Amino acid sequence: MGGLRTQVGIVGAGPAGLLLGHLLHLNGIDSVIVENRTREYVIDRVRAGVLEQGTVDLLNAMGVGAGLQREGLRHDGLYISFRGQRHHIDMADLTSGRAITVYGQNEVVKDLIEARVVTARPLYFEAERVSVEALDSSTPVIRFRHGDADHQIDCDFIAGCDGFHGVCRPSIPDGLLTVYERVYPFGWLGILAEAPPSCDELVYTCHERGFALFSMRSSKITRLYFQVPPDEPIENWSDDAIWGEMLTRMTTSDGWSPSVGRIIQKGVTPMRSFVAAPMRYGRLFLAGDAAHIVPPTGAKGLNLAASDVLVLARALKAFYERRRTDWLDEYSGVCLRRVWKAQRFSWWMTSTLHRSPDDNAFDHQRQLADLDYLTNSRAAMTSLAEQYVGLPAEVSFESVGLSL
Ligand code: RFL
Ligand code: PHB
Repeated sequence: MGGLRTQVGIVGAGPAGLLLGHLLHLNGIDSVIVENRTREYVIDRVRAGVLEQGTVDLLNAMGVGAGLQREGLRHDGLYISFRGQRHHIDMADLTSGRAITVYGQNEVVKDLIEARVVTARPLYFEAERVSVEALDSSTPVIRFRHGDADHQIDCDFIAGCDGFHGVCRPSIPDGLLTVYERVYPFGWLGILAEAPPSCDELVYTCHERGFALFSMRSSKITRLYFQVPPDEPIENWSDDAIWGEMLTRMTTSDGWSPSVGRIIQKGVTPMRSFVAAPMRYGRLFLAGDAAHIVPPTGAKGLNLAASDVLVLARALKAFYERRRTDWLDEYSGVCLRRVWKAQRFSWWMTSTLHRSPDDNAFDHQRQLADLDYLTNSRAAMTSLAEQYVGLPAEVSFESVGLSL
């Protein structure tokens, strides 16, 4: 049995866990990160692509923004497409110069793992039978098996950064969490294709056959999605059928369409909105997808993981430096304010752009009127733009020892 001791035990090496580990490191606070997958799996997992301005600023301020600055694609605007026409929303103009950056989540994770390795602080991959215990005591414990050895980590605090299917949230005793949830009657079929992006900004399409999204990863790789039933088997879709549907939904009357190329990755993701509150039990703090899920239409999930850990790092720093506990007590409330605004925005983007199986002709006309209003009203476009580039973080960078 290996006995370890740390200040903050972190379960999960996704964006939330890795960002928290590095923020704590920059403030001289120890952590051990325990991840159940392999390093390759974590790095190769294709997920988010859109970073809010605040997430970009955070990565840069933490000194882990070199890859992002080299390869990230800054987008000052986006397109909303309906009735065969693309309408431009100039986000930078509407938000005094703020923008989003397209940079794959897997690249963010790769950069953060490299930064972790340089710090020489512990990060275990392929941990088996991970469990958390004694959460309401002053020494909560993480147990896991690694190689042939059982390990126990005695911690001051545990950060549950283990995603929606992790072990931390279910370890909170029954009846203490309130769960708010909506499951959507559709999912996204997503592909990566070897094709140069045919537009330099994202295009969100509302078509009578359903939602579609044009995005990208680099000057050579296009990322595309369209709405399908939530349990749609990917085997139902040949590559030709996927391209046929993408082109039907996305081609606009001016002749624009995505460039076609070899499909190098494909999959179907179900969509849900989910919040578990409070995001704390005793000395366990939940962050990121472990506490909340948004449908991907607003591109908010990874960004919320980043803003949660900023709030958590502030509270832990104040505890270790000044024995302050009020920010730990306020953690959940402060995070949930921002989380609920992102929930509202993600729900709105989703319901405005997707077709629901129980929608009738009235609902579709109302949806088109919504989009017509949105793309012709500076007030409505400003509202979309300020939420898409990201509402302000609830705490300052200075409170975690960083400056812009
Ligand atoms: P993660 O990334 O799920 O990481 C959790 C980590 O915990 C590990 N784990 C465990 N480790 C130890 N023991 C256990 N028992 C464990 N159980 C799980 C997992 O292996 C994993 O490594 O959660 P985190 O860090 O909170 O990060 C959240 C984001 O990953 C997520 O919100 C985004 O990917 C959502 N998302 C998007 N977010 C954006 O901000 N912008 C986007 O453009 C965007 N697009 C997307 C998305 C998610 C998508 N999918 C596939 C759900 C597009 C898609 C298609
Ligand atoms: C992506 O590029 O994967 C992406 C972009 C925007 C979204 C969701 C995903 O809303």
